[in-house]
Amino acid sequence: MSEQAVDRALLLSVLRLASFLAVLALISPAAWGIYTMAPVGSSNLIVNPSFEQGSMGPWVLGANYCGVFGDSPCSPWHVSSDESNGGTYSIEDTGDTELLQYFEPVLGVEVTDVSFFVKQEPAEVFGVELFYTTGSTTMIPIFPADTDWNYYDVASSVDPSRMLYGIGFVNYSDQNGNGPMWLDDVVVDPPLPIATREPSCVVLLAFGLLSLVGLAKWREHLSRSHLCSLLC
Ligand SMILES: [Ca+2]
Repeated sequence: MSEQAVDRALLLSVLRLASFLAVLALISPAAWGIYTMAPVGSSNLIVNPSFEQGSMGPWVLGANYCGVFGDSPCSPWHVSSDESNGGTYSIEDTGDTELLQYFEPVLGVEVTDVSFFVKQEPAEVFGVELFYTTGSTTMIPIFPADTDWNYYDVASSVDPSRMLYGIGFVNYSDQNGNGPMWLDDVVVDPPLPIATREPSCVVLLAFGLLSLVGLAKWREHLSRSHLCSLLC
């Protein structure tokens, strides 16, 4: 095959590929405005959820019942590298001290994920608190099956009609011989699926249109140039 024939075959292959991509972009359902469901606002409302900053903030200590129920000595919630579900750090407590974080209020019905990992040793019982702007609180006792890291999701306990704005954890140390509890990877997530056009579809459509325009211009140019012999 002559060099000219090879050049022509290569050029035609490039044109066919570009044409195929352009047509594909234009016939794509997404490119024609068929909307897809994409999560919006799906970021975790909890700041420093995994304690990998090596510090507590913006988590704060709440009520301290150390010694009230006979559970002492106590070591209130503090970031620790003794145990972790993920990364290097978790947060640890011995005693009955609340660990709290408040966030932008969100309507309960929109909350789909209130999850976390807990390790308690010995495994007995700990409490999760959900705070609403009405001033009411939902207290959820949880009984771990064992002393491993365990995953929990209490989203089903969220009052759908109230504005959730805080979460708390309490290690009932008086119930487990004043043993420690570790907490890690806390998520409060209200993803609201709404109809939206994916950015990639817009890019695809723009690519298709620009490709067609570019191809038309290119072929027009080539027909008048010295490469005409390759295409005509
Ligand atoms: Ca961690």
